[in-house]
Amino acid sequence: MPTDRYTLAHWGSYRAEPGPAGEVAALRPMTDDPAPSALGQSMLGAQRDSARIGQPMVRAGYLEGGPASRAGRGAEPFVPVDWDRATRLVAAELDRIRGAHGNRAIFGGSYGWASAGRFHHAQSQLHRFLNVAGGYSRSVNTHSHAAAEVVLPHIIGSTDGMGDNHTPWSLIHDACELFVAFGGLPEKNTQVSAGGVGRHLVPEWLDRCRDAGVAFVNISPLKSDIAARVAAEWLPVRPGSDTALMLALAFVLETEGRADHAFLDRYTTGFDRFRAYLTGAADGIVRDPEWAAPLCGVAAEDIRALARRMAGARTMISVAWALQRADHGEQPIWAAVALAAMLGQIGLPGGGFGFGYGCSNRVGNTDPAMGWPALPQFRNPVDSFIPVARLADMLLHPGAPFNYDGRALRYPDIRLVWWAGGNPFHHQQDLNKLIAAWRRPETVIVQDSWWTATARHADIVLPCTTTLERNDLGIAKAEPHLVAMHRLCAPFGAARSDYDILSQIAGHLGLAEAFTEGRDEMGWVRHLYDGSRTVAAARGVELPDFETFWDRGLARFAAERAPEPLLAAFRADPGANPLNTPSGRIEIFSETVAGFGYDDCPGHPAWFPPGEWLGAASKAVGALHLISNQPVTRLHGQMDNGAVSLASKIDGREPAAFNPADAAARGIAAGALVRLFNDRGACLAGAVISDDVAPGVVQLATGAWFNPEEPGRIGALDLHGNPNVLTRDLGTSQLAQGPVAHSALVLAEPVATPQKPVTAFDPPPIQPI
Ligand SMILES: Nc1nc2c(c(=O)[nH]1)N[C@H]1C(S)=C(S)[C@@H](COP(=O)(O)OP(=O)(O)OC[C@H]3O[C@@H](n4cnc5c(=O)[nH]c(N)nc54)[C@H](O)[C@@H]3O)O[C@H]1N2
Ligand SMILES: Nc1nc2c(c(=O)[nH]1)N[C@H]1C(S)=C(S)[C@@H](COP(=O)(O)OP(=O)(O)OC[C@H]3O[C@@H](n4cnc5c(=O)[nH]c(N)nc54)[C@H](O)[C@@H]3O)O[C@H]1N2
Ligand SMILES: [Mo]
Repeated sequence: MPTDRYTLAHWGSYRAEPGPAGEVAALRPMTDDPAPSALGQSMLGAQRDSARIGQPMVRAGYLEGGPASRAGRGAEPFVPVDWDRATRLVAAELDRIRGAHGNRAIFGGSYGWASAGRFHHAQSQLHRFLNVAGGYSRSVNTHSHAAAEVVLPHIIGSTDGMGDNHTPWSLIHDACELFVAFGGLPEKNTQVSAGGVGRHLVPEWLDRCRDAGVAFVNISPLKSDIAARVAAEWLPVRPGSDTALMLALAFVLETEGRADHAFLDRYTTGFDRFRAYLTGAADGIVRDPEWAAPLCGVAAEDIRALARRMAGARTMISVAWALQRADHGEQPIWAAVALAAMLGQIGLPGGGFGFGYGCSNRVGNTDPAMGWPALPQFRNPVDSFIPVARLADMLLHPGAPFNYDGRALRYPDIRLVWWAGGNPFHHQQDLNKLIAAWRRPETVIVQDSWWTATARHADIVLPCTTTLERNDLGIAKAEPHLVAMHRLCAPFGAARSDYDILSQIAGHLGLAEAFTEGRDEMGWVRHLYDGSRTVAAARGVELPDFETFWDRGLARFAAERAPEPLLAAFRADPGANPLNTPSGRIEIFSETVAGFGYDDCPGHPAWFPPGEWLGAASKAVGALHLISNQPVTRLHGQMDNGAVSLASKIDGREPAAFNPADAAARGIAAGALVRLFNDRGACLAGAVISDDVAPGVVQLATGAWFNPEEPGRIGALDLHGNPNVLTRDLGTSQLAQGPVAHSALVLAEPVATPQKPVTAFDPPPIQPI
């Protein structure tokens, strides 16, 4: 028996202290983690709570009436069934749908964060299974940074500086003088990295940068988006207006002779077109600071001063992913690259641009980029996809045309929706629209460990084990260790791993051998580890054999990439190292994008007022801009049922933060319950009052489990505080069709207590068979 046993989560690596009767007594952060996240301490309580699902469940109406009963989705009680019955039901329905409508009618995109662990990665499991069964309609891009993912390759030929290959913190520490942070550098977000964290390094880097004299400017509606100890200057920008501010900064650089034209000439294309837009030569509108000030709420002289400071220092232009989860979210990305190009510091240590600092622990680390093996998913023979956030539109409008990145596409006609490892009733904007859309498919299958809102809106619920209940291989990207993720406790009730669930279904379809390749859980863990050993060996890193690794619990290695500025090779020799753009250069004007002819995404960075924002003349009296940012206390909806998140609630509701003046004007007292509402929906929340919130803004983190007071009824009050009853479900533009969570206005009013209690963590009504 190994002495120490470990596990890995998106928020940290932990050593497990065994408790009595095969339980875990405590999860201790690793001793080499300088700033462990509190989120780990939510795991044990959530593991055995009232929201866990212990048995397969079928919606009562579905069991009797099958797909014809779908209007009852989300409203009816569930009936417990055994695994044999549940998996046979699923296999028969899959077979029926693919026979009658083809595999294209199956939506298996299944977007979501799932859990850390290379083998039990829910989406990889489901995609592999569905590919073996003939394929599925899928989703592309992420909720995190869809707009950037699509536009950035048109500008710099890749997503470098957004997903990977950022200028590392060490070079910011060494060389940066001015760090201009649009959307701040919220340490709360650096608690996590997709796939796992070993050491939380960002807080330490911020301290070191401050001590080295880096000056930080926090351009954000929330002062708290940079830790107070960094003593950043705060420019409380009006939400959704950063592009106007960036254009005015660019205007000052150009018209005051501070733009680096040698850089622009050698490394970029299309600046003249952008220049004509800035100066008004193109359309008569001069984008100077006087033009931008009333749009963005930053005084013209402050814009001028910032532009001059930026031109006089080694400046990093940092843009949080949040800015592009908004109407025309492509634009702040493009404008930031143009601005950085005008400063001429792209490719230099500590200068240029970067998207995602403060959004994840990994961004700015020196990523070893080992190319670790993942569970093979085979090939999807079905060529049908949607941009991830267009889920409700797809379900509502089968066959309808839409544009995406230069392609004219149509939504598939979906009959079966299957989700494992994601929570669309958390992540999708405009949940009341989703409820309507979700009634369209004939069957909905959900695999999750807990009664999330998505599980409650399923026909067939297949309960899965958690990380702590199964064996896995943990490899956190950009971290120098592999974790032997031992099964630390017995599964809850009859819960099974996604792999076991899908293996059994594959068996009913005669596909067991193809799906499993004859391996069981430990066979796969060993197989993936052996593959990892080979990958490591090719990079000169020797990992121990499997038995030794599994017994020790950890394999540490040393392999950091040498710190290099983003696009350094391109800067050094643009002829030998061209970018993967049509011109080989940075495209400040893109003929490709212009050629798409989209009126909402032209060929260069441009200002478009958001569909909803505080600058709108038509806004309702008293409207506040909703910032539904990432939560401090959990990962999206994950661990909302854990101790850390529960402790933050007010009367069981999610806290909503107001500026003191806005609270006073509405008669909202600290700790009072409020109703947030607009014409899309309404929710309750508990009021927090803080000078850290800019006037006109209300902050309600995403992730409180959706808790409609009347399940299944469109427009029912959400008792808990899920901001997605208030957000808008539209594409950023025809280019990326990304989500626009951050472009929403709401009204707020105090409500009397008591209100109906939150029941999100109680199971739905269960009907004996
Ligand atoms: N308003 C607003 N909305 C947003 C955002 C925002 O900022 N504002 N952010 C957006 C962003 S960036 C993102 S990435 C999305 C996140 O949206 P999601 O990734 O969908 O959110 P999670 O809560 O992480 O959902 C993961 C689900 O997988 C389940 N799960 C975990 N492990 C396993 C497993 O092994 N097997 C199975 N079957 N299930 C498992 C968890 O219990 C959980 O229910 O939300 C988006 N939505
Ligand atoms: N603890 C925790 N950490 C997380 C997550 C989590 O759920 N919990 N989720 C992870 C995921 S999936 C992702 S994608 C990343 C997301 O990383 P981000 O997208 O950066 O996260 P957010 O917290 O939504 O936004 C950061 C800040 O941007 C500011 N902001 C919003 N709108 C505007 C605007 O129009 N202009 C300006 N200047 N600022 C604005 C908000 O004040 C907000 O606090 O975080 C990751 N980290
Ligand atoms: Mo995300």
